[in-house]
Amino acid sequence: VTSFAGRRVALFGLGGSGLATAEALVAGGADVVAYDDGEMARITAAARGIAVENLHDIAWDGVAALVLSPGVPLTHPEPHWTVPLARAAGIEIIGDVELFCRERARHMPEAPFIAVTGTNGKSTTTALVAHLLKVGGLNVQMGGNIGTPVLALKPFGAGRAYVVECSSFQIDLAPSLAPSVGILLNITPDHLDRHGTMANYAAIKERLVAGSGLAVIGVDDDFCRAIAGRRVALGRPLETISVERRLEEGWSWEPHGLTLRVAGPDDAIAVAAHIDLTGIGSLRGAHNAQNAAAAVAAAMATGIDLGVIRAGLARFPGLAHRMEQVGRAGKVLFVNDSKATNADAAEKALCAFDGGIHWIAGGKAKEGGITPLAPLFPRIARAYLIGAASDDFAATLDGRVPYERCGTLEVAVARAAEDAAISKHAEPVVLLSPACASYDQFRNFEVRGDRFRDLVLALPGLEPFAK
Ligand code: UMA
Ligand code: ADP
Repeated sequence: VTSFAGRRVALFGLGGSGLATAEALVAGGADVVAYDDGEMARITAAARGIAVENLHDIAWDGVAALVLSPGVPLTHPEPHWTVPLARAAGIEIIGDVELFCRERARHMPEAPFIAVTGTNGKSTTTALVAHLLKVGGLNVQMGGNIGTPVLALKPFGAGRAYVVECSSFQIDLAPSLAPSVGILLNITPDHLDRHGTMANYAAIKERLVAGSGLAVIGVDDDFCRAIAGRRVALGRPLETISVERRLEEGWSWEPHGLTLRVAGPDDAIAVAAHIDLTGIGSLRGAHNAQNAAAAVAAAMATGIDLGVIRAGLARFPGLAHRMEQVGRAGKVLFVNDSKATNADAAEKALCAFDGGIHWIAGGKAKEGGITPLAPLFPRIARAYLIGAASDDFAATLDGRVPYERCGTLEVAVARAAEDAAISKHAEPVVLLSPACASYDQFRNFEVRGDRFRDLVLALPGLEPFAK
C-alpha cells in the first residue's frame, strides 16, 4: 500500500486484518505505529517487526491517519478511546478496505472489483461470485469480511478480479468505496449495538451501492427498496432482485427458476436471461435464490458467458457451515447450518424444507429467542435442544412442537439421526441451525459446525457428499 509512503500512520487493532494492514503499509514505505488492547496481539505484532507503542503517548500532530480494525467501536455506544484522540488531531479515520480502494484507484481503477454486503447471505454470495468468475477464467482474489484481509490478497495486476465481502463496520471506514459492481442483498436488524439505529445502519450499507458502477439490490425489504428507489431517481445502472414477487424489470424468482426482465429500446419488457436452480442442493431455498441472482448479475456484468455461469452454478459446492450438505444416510439428509446464529438466519433454513425437519437448536440465545419462528413450527418434526438457551426455547416450543433437552451436540445428533431414520417423511432432514451463538459450548460457530460434521460422518451408513 503506497498511499502513505513516507508518512506516519497510527494503526489500532492487531488481529488478522490489523497485522496484514500494518505489514502492507510498512512495505509501501509508511512509518507505522500500532497498538491493541490485548497483550497477546501486541506481542505477536512486535515479533513480526511492527512498531508497537501505546497510542495514548504518541505525538498525534505528526500522524497522517488512524487506521482502525473493523471490530473497534467507532461510534455507538461509545467510541473507542483512540477515536477522540484522532478526531482532536483532525486526522482521518479509515480501515483496510479504504486503503485497498485507494490502491486500486492508483494502480488499476479498471480492475474488476465486486463488493458484497447485506445483513445475511454475504459470505455465500461472495463465494459464489468468486466461483463463477473463476469458472469464467479470471484470476480471482476473494477476501474481506469472509476471512482473508483485503490487504493480504495479491496486489492489483492484469487479469485479477477482486471479490470482497464488506461488513457495515468496514463500509463505515471506507469513504472512497467504489466497486465496479456493488451488491446489497437485504437489510434487517443487526449490529444495532454499534450503529445505534436502523436508519444509520441502512445508510452505511447504502454507501456500498451508492459508489458502485452497477448496483445489484435485493428489494424484498423496505430499506433496500428505498435505496433502489434513490438509485433509479439518479438514473444510475441498477439491477433489482425479488424472491417474493414478480418484478416488472430485474430478477424474479419464479417456480421454474430465476428470470431477468429488462426494458428494450421501445420500452417493451423482454426476458433477457433465465436460470434454472432445480437440483442445485447448495443453493436451496428462497434466500439462496436471492444470493444466486445477485452473483449471476455480478458475473454477467463482469463479462462471463451465461452458459459458463449456468455450468458454474451447478458445480457450486456451497460454504461450510451455511446450509452445508454433509451427507445422506438412507433417505435422511444431514445439513450443517451452524452459521445461523440468529432467528432470522434459522428461519431461512427452516423455510428451505417443507417438513420432516429434525431440528437441532440452542446455544447462547439472542434477544427475542425463537418466537419469530412460530409460523414455521409445523415443518418441525421434533426439536433437539442444546446449550444455555434450552429452557427459553423449550418454553416457546411447549405444546406446539415435540422437543427434548439433549444438553450436548453429541446427544442431539445421535437422537435426531435415530428419529429421522424411522420418519415417514419422503426426505427427512437433520438440520443444525441453532438460532444462537455458540460461545456457551464452543469456541465459535466453525468449531460447532466442524463437530456436527464429524459426528454425522461417523454415523453408520452415512454417505458423504463429495466436495
Ligand atoms: N481490539 C481492541 N480493542 C477493541 C476491539 C478490538 O484492541 O475495542 C483488538 C482485539 O484485541 C484484536 C483485534 O482488535 O486483536 C481484532 O480486530 P477485529 O475484531 O477487527 O478482527 P480481525 O481479526 O481484524 O478480523 C476482521 C473482521 N472482524 C470483525 O469485523 C469483528 C473479520 O470478520 C474479517 O474476516 C477479517 O477482519 C478480515 O477482513 C469477522 C466478523 O466477525 C468474521 N465480522 C462481523 C460479522 O460478520 O458479523 C462483522
Ligand atoms: P453472512 O456472511 O451475511 O453472515 P452467510 O452467507 O454466511 O451470510 O449466511 C448466514 C446464514 O444466513 C445462513 O445460515 C443462511 O441460513 C442465512 N442466509 C443466507 N443467505 C441469506 C439471504 N439472502 N437472506 C437471508 N438469510 C440468508
